[in-house]
Amino acid sequence: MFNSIENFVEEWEREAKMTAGLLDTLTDESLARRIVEDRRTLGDLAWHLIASIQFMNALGLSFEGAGEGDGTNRAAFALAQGYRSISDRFIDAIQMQWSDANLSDRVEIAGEAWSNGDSLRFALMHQAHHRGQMTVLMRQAGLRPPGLYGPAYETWVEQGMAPRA
Ligand code: NI
Repeated sequence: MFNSIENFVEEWEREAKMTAGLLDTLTDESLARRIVEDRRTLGDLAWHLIASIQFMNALGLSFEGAGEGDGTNRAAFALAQGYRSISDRFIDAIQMQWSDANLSDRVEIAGEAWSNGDSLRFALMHQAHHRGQMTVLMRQAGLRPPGLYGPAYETWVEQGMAPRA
């Protein structure tokens, strides 16, 4: 769990940059891509990342949400823009409305009392989890996702290195 807002914000900003970069790579045509029938599309997953930040209001933070709807009619650029903007509002709210002491406060989430510091850790891991799903769908849609925790396949090739199998 996080004990320091400063530490969380530093990590969130690093991760949010990766997420925004990933969303920048989406095209409008790619948003309908799904792995199997009835599962979430790339567009659904992009919207889910935005809505998940909005859910942090449940921890007692107050910031403007991402608007109505489920994001299915949004263009790729609007998803990337919507993500950046709600991420900034979320971080502003944490910095202005919470002190480190609030990270030990407990809020009931799905029937369990979670400390806010744990919820913030979960938010980061949850975001990375869905980013991973998105990179697979993006590959299937013919897109080149940016390198996240390491170079993308093409980057290895472009740099004259043997890509890892
Ligand atoms: Ni999720």
